[in-house]
Amino acid sequence: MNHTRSLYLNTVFLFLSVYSLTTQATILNFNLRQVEFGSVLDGSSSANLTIDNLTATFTSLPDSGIDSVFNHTSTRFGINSLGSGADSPSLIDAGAGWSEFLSIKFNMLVSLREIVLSAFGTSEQAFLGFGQTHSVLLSGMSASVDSYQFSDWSIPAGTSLLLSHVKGNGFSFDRILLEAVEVDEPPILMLLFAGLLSMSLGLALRTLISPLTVD
Ligand SMILES: [Ca+2]
Ligand SMILES: [Ca+2]
Repeated sequence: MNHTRSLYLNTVFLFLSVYSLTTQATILNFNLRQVEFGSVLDGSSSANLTIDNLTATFTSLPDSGIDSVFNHTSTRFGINSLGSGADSPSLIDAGAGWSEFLSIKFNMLVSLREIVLSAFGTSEQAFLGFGQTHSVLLSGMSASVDSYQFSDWSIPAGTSLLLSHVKGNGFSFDRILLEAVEVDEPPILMLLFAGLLSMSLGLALRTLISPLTVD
């Protein structure tokens, strides 16, 4: 009986270990001002950035039939609307005659934690949102670096998070911080757990049955 109880406790412990492994959350920082990330997107209209197992697909969406590409400099990350001499290539602006915008899709469920913009003055505005339920109009807070915190924005895998210029002379998209919740199923550990569980149940049944069958 003690052996059965020990096995049962070991099984529960293993299950809890597997559960903790499959629900670990990590804060990931896509710092677009850094060369590590910015240079990957620079000159491209769509590219992937990956940290650990989280892949974010950044897409600069064209408007009015004119292509746009991401632009990374030492101090800014923006969108360059190709062929427009009036556009500020290192900012997300409307110099070309329309508000530039981008989308980000993730390969797993993420929780948005923070968006950081710069060159975003007090008279400027930007749109951030996804789906039909989550949207906010961001207002510039300073001419330097503005941080916007989020606590309840869970973005499903494959859903487009949109960031768009709305008003003002443009801003730099410096970084986005996310919490990724991985839901893996480690095959070996799950099989081990299933095996121990069946052994535990088998021993428990044998312990219950044996006093009834042995005189
Ligand atoms: Ca621009
Ligand atoms: Ca500005």
